[in-house]
Amino acid sequence: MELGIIGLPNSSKTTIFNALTRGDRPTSATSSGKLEFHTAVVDVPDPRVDALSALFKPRKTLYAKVTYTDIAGLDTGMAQKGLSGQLRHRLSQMDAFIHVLRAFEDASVSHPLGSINPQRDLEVLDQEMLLLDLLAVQGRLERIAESIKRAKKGEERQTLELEQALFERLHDALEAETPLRDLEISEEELNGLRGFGFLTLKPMLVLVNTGEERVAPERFVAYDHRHTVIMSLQGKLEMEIAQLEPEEATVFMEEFDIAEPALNRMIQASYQLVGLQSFFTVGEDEVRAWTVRQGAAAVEAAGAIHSDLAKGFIRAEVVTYDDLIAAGSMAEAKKAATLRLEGKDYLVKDGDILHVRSSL
Ligand SMILES: Nc1nc2c(ncn2[C@@H]2O[C@H](COP(=O)(O)OP(=O)(O)O)[C@@H](O)[C@H]2O)c(=O)[nH]1
Ligand SMILES: [Mg+2]
Repeated sequence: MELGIIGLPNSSKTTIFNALTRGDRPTSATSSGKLEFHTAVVDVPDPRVDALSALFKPRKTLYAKVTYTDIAGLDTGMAQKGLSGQLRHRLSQMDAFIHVLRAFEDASVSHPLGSINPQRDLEVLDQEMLLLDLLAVQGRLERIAESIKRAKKGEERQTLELEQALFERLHDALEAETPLRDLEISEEELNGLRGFGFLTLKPMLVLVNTGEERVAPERFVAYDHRHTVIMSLQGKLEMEIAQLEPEEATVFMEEFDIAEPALNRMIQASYQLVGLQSFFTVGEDEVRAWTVRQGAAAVEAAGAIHSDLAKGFIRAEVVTYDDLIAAGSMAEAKKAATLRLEGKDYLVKDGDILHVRSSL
């Protein structure tokens, strides 16, 4: 799963990326205008994993992971100029976007549009993406029309006409400046659209960097869309916390009255936004968070651990996180009868602890 960090030049994308990765890539406008992609795999912070690790004292503790890519080079007017194929291609590969908006005031940091206005900035890049999707939809509609002319009556033609109707719906939405993720699109239709990599179809986390002040994002942006989350954080502060040693960070956060870095919430929110959830495996050797889609069955979860576990799946022992913490061990959970035996089709819930019994 890969989330692309997008935003105007100098909106603080790299600052946020550094906070996510505890890195120190150079910030500031020196790189603006150039296409640049930097990718990093980041642990999903999870207090439940911390608690399970404290309980089992395993040799290894592993968190779920998300990939973030800092995408520099997206700017206004790119769609009109024909956004570079390379950039469009990279954007289309993302599972979701984090759209960084600058709300912080700082006279020493220039703004490509000359003033601080997060709502405008949000709309400006949205326009780019709407337009890129519109161009792709128009292209497809033209090709469908050509094919229909040549197609014989019957099934082939019918299939094309169905696709045409769907693409006309997409076209109307985009012309009305509605992102495609707002539309009701069936699972089957979605499968057909996957290959197009439509940008406005992807879930979006709008991240407002409020700078020196802690302010709710609604102060800066009104943005009501489906598959969309809006959050704010203090970019530079988050980067500084991330770059401290853990003990120093704790002291620092107490001083500034910060219970948890906003970044942790942002990572968790982005994980859920793309439809993922975690289940856990526990033991003396390893406490580990695994990733599956929301709505995944037990056998799919088993397969996330190892394909043999899915092939030889017999049963899964399942206990909720709260019940395991209350019981103190899998054996005690069994005695308390909070541990259940579930079959292949059991729908895994976020926070389940699984032990898969397999014949292989
Ligand atoms: N005052 C202030 N400056 C910030 C903050 N976050 C980032 N900056 C500065 O804004 C400039 C642009 O940041 P950068 O992360 O490079 O933006 P990018 O072009 O979107 O990658 C840099 O000089 C940062 O130091 C913040 O929270 N407050
Ligand atoms: Mg940058």
